[in-house]
Amino acid sequence: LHKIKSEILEKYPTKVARKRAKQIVINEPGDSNTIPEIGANIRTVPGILTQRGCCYAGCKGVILGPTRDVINIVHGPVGCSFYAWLTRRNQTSTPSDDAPNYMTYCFTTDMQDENIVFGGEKKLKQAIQEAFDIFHPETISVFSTCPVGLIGDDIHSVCREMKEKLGINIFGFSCEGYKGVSQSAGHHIANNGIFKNVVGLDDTIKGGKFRINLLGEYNIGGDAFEIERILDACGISLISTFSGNSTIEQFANSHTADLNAVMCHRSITYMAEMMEEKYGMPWMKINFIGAEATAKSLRKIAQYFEDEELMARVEEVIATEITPVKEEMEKARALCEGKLAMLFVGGSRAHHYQELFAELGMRTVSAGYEFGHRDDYEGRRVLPSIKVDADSRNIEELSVTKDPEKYRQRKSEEELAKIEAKGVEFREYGGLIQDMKNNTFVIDDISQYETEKLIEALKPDIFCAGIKEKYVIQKSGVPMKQLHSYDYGGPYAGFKGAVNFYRDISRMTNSKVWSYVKAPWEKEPELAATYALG
Ligand code: CFM
Ligand code: HCA
Repeated sequence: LHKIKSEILEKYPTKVARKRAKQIVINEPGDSNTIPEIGANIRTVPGILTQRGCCYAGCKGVILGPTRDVINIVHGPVGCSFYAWLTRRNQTSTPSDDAPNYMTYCFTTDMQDENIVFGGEKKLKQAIQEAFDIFHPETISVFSTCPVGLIGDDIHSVCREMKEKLGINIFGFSCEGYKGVSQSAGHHIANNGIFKNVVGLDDTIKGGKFRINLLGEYNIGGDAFEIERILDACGISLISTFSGNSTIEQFANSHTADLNAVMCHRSITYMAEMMEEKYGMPWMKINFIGAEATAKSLRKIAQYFEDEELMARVEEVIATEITPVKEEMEKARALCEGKLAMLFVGGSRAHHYQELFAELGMRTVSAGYEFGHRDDYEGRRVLPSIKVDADSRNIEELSVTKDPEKYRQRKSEEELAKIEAKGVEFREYGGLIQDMKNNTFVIDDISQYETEKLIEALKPDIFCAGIKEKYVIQKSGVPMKQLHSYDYGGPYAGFKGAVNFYRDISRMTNSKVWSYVKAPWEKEPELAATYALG
């Protein structure tokens, strides 16, 4: 691996090579307590073909995109809005046909040159008015794209003015694409905005005895539907999901739940921490990707509530669900055992999906995030030692205090410690590196060039990444699974999702088609001949 790393770095100018060297880490055999430090959440060198997207994508597309009862108006050129229009495969399901769902529409101010020169605030006001007149929504939100920040339109004062005028909730996000170094900045801005403008508005107590929020689950390919089915079977009430299959109405009520269960640590832990501070709700990391991981997460949630009946019900559900899953797992395992996977995705799935590959007996030889921070790789224990640079300092950090009326300590520190003694951790995430085997690569913000070199050197049986990577990888003769959109597949979460994944991966890694990627005449050129002199 060291040789491969030097060969990759050789091609870069010295300064770039030095920077990339810190972002390409090798897991060495050694003490299991030594987790190597990785360079992460730093700027991509211009000119390098990165997988990353922008701050606006993280705010509008990722966090607010899956919420169906809000009209999300993109203030900017039409392309920004069009790009974020359902490309992420976040699904939704209304409880009735007349319940609002604006996700199928694409709202934008469609800024033109003259708006850039003379300002776009007037056009934004008109757009809000028009959306209100046509749809009569209860909430409208506005997203700034790059040019808005450059020309200085004040979207927040427009939102305040229109909120006053129309009498509905209207708020904006300063999530200009260039902010921060990736989508990650947009997550933080979105968390802050929802927390400030929505959470805590509705105190009605809903649901049964065991009430949780699911944080960082976005219902890609229907994942949330499967998780909802399982939670329901266990008798656990889902008060709000941030933000798969969600509504603003649920966010407003989310502070009344008793536990925040966090799936995607990268995108939503800000919300969990702020809710704990203000409302006294503890949070724990869970993972519904992988059958075993799903069972483990359900048990963790049940242990939090310390209720015998709930624990028994959870065990019953696991027992009924896991048998057919195991059968499918064994079938697929016989076809997949020993094969190699590479996973380069976002800020959490490159970790979570290693569970499913392990269930198939497949080894993850390289993995990495597009925009994870050091804690997503090395675990939250490194948080105090992370240096905050200027790019992160640009993103507002809300100062949150106990709500004088709505704060309700769900469990005292002693009660939490008692549960922790049984192996359930709170406010904890161990990161991707500790779960990977020795002699594997962990690479942050991998480039196109590095992807090609890695495939050449390690010859994986499957490569997981996004749409920009897909066809280059397939052209090299390696099957490729999009772990963002699942291509056209899914769900992959929970028990039924695991079965879908086993079937898709065993089919893909056992197909002969990839051996035909090289045309016959490239392998054995029939026209090749030697010319005899004379
Ligand atoms: Fe979290 Fe996500 Fe991901 Fe993410 Fe994303 Fe996504 Fe992703 Mo694409 S919130 S970090 S910003 S799990 S959109 S649903 S698939 S990169 S690994
Ligand atoms: C985003 C969304 C994305 C892109 C996926 C991809 C998604 O980051 O803007 O590159 O294929 O999951 O849709 O991550």
